[in-house]
Amino acid sequence: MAIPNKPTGELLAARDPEVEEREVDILIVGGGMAACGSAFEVKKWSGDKKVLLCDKAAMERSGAVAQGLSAINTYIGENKPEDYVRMVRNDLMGLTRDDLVFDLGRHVDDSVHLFEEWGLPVWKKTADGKSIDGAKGLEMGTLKEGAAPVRTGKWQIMINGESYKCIVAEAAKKALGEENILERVFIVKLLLDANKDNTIAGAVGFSVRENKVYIIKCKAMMVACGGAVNIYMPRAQGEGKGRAWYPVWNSGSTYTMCAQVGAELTMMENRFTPARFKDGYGPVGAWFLLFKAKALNALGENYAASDFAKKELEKYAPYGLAAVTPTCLRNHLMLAEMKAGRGPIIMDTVTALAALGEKLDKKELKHLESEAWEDFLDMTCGQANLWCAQNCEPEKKNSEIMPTEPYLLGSHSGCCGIWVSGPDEDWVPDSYKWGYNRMTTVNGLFTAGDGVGASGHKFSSGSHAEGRISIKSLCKYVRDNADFAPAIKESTQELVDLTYQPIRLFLDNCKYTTAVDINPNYLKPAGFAMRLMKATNEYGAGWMTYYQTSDKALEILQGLFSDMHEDAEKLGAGDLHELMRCWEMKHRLWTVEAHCRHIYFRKESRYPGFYYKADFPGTDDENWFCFTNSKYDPATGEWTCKKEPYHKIIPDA
Ligand code: SFD
Ligand code: AMP
Repeated sequence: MAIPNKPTGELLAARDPEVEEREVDILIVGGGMAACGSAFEVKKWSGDKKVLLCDKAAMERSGAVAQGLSAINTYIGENKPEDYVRMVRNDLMGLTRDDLVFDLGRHVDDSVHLFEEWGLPVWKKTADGKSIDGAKGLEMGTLKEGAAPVRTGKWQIMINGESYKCIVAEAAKKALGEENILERVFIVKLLLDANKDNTIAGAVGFSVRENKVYIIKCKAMMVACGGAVNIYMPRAQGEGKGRAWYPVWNSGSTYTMCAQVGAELTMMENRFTPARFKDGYGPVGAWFLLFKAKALNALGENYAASDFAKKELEKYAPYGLAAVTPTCLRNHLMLAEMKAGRGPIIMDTVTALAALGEKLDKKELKHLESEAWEDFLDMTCGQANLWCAQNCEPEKKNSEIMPTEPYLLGSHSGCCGIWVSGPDEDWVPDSYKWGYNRMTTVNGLFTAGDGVGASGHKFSSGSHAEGRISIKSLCKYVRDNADFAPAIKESTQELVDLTYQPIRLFLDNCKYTTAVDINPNYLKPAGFAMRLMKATNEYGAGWMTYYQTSDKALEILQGLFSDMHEDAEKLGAGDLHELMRCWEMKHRLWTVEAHCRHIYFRKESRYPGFYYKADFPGTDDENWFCFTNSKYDPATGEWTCKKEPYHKIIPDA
């Protein structure tokens, strides 16, 4: 059920919201790619069970795919899932859950076939090797029928994807039924069962359009709220504030909410620091892979092919020596050039388009140029705007590229997330499975997409497929635990007080000063955001220090985090939108703290180019070729970290 857009201005918050209590069998939290996969799939397996989905935004444009995408980065097609595992493992410096990656690889194409069936235009290759896009692509037939996609790399295919999310959300809504969907409801906290240990029983959230708190009881839950952005100071400041590559509304809710109820996290030290077109954050994949552009250093050299680069990569053998250099090491090379005084780094769009243009007639050349624009218009339209603002025509003027601020996610070229059970099959080692595929270490709590750790490179298609895998297994859990009657420990009043605490603090104190944002009794989330991002940027390996930190710096940061936990209790919200901002900041703080705790625990630099520990430079396979898992104990409030063994299921080629 969508709540209409507000009329004008923010709705002022009331001290005492209306309360709506619901009881369902299955709760899906989030409305992104993974949650849409779950929503599409759930009714096939849940029978007459009651299902509810809550998204903090409107599903047609929520999550990372909100602006659309210009490629689907995971389509197995003519390749083998085993090779997909090898690629993902190498890109993530040797440490992935092979079981989860393989499981995804064998299912992902079905989601891509569905997207095309639902109307997503997929580019096709003609018999004479030409690319056709838009609706014309269908003249070659569908992917499912065997038509050849336009491959950029081995795994990626091109789409006309401006409306990608609308298409996927429409199918999800149709399958689940609008009456089973709450949009613009932000879930703040998951709730454990009062009687059964370590078992999920519900969640509490609030509407950002009405003064209403939702308390939802459930027998099982799928949480897929994406990753986290604005946990590190963005490079875009001042006039550019608000820009980032990752969607600004994903605030670490997945990791925070699951950790708070005791779910074990894994590889939270991993982050994604993508190389992007500077200031506009345009992705580089299509430029490198489709347009075959080279990145040049300030001397005009293709530095990635230099002897200097070779020596740098040899330090990180075997990963650095693979045919495709891991994403973090591509960044490492870029940073090494800059540190050696050979920056800035330039994407040579001019030479690339000229070379492609040589084989094209005038009309085809125009089409190619429009594709270069469409790559951004479909996915990161701010980059296209920036090109306009800078009088940049990519066929005439090159653009600078630069690693961004760090983001936390588990589905793109990163792998932080939650430790989940793998498929219950005999080839899966015991320490990887506890019965229900994609269930966390909390009974009845499942995740997918950015939520699942140690298995990156799922991207949009893989996240959708994983949402489907996860919910199918969740339905089995619900069937197997049919007698379970969830009981929430907290009273309704306690949950309302918790959720609306920032509103009440504001209402109690706002008259004390004339400037509503400046008050000795509360702080606003915008100020809190600056405080958090200043601290992480300086001490936690942000861009300010070239992504470098040390144990001493992390100890200082941990002290600042402790202070910020106290400050977070003083966040004040003047309206419902700000209430959401307050809760987002609380979630961000927990998530980035978990990230820094993991970096501290791992005494090596596993992902050079994403982050460096100056006191433990280099990878140390002898001691650290393992997963690192952490757990917050909700009963004691203590965090613990441990090593978890890695098992190589798919041998090297
Ligand atoms: O160019 C709450 N991604 C790309 N994938 C591709 O396949 N091809 C590309 O071309 C990709 N590129 C790309 C990508 C992402 C971004 C940001 C850009 C470009 C600019 C990656 C995929 O988008 C990504 O892998 C998936 O979307 C991950 O899916 P999922 O479901 O794990 O996360 P989501 O889609 O972001 O959805 C999150 C949802 O949670 C909601 N939410 N709801 C309730 N309560 C809360 N507290 C909540 N917090 C969040 C959100 O509203 C949303 O619905 S390229 O760079 O390579
Ligand atoms: P990006 O646009 O950087 O998010 O990348 C999109 C896809 O292209 C991902 O699958 C990346 O792993 C891949 N990719 C990006 N740049 C390169 C590169 N230089 N070499 C190989 N693969 C790349």
